[in-house]
Amino acid sequence: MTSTNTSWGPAGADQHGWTLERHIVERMRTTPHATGEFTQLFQQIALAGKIIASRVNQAGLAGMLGVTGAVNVQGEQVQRLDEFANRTIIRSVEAGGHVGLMASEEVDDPIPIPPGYPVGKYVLLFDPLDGSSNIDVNVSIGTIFSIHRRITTDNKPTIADCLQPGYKQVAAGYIIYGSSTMLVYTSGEGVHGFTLDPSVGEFFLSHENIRIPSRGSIYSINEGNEANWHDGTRNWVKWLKTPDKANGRPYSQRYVGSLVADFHRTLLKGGVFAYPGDKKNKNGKLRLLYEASPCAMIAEAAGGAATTGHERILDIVPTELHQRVPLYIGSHDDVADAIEMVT
Ligand code: FDP
Repeated sequence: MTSTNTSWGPAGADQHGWTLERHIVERMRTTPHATGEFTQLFQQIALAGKIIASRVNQAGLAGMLGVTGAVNVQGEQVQRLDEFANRTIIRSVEAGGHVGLMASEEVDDPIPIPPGYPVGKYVLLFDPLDGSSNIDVNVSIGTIFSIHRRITTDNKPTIADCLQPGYKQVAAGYIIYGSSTMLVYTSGEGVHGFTLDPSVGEFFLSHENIRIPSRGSIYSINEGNEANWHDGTRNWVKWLKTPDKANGRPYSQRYVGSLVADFHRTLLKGGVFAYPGDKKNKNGKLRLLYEASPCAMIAEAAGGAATTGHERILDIVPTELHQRVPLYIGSHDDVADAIEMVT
């Protein structure tokens, strides 16, 4: 089926009421050599998203706020909802036969498929609940996922399956738990957004073929870190704030502090999000495999760009599971300006 939509916005009349499953099936049907194998894996991820969304919505009532007392591999306090989301995703996909190995931002080592279950050909990397520091204050948070094809061919996946560069991802996406719950994904051709109708319990196509504007008017960075910035970062941000009407400056500043929320806004409205390396943290804060790489795949598929300032995010060959990278991501022209000014 071909779409009459050429840009993001409400789904065309012909796709009204299309569920996530229907959308994936139709795309598989019209894509040469597609096997349709993603459909079930995506259903399992979407199911996890629905369960997490429902718990996020009731967090204050369901005794899900606050910390567990544990500290994760990143040295951060584990929130109750972090742990719940992590368990929910693992349980939703581990027995499905599509995934052979998982890795989570919350878990030190790769997560194997339990003995006795089929070892699938995909690797699922995920950040179960991104933006955890916003959980207790009712601000948007999200789940980010990245899917690779396994490179090991036997029934014994290894960490090498997880350490693949981002350009090899076969799909990436996120679920944002905001004023509504949305699932946004790409499998390389186009970026598509689905909104959860909680009364039906289904994700319906709401944003087909999202295209990020080539230039925006918003920058997003934690300016509280300015004391540690390198001169390039400081000069770039100063430049963004310097009035120049003919060139659309000054830019506005927006910073939620949940990557999923900041990235979702950047994807829809354009502009640039940055978490740079600085004098204190050479590689910034964000994780390559669970945050930068999946968002970079989405940004590029929507016509945008993602870089460390020196290197395309999708070209980085990971050396560690929980590796961090500086990130500049968003509108193509805004990211190009950042590269020019920060390097
Ligand atoms: P959080 O620590 O709340 O989980 O990488 C995690 C992350 O949030 C991102 O979602 C967010 O963009 C960033 O950290 C915020 O970090 P700062 O608080 O240092 O700005």
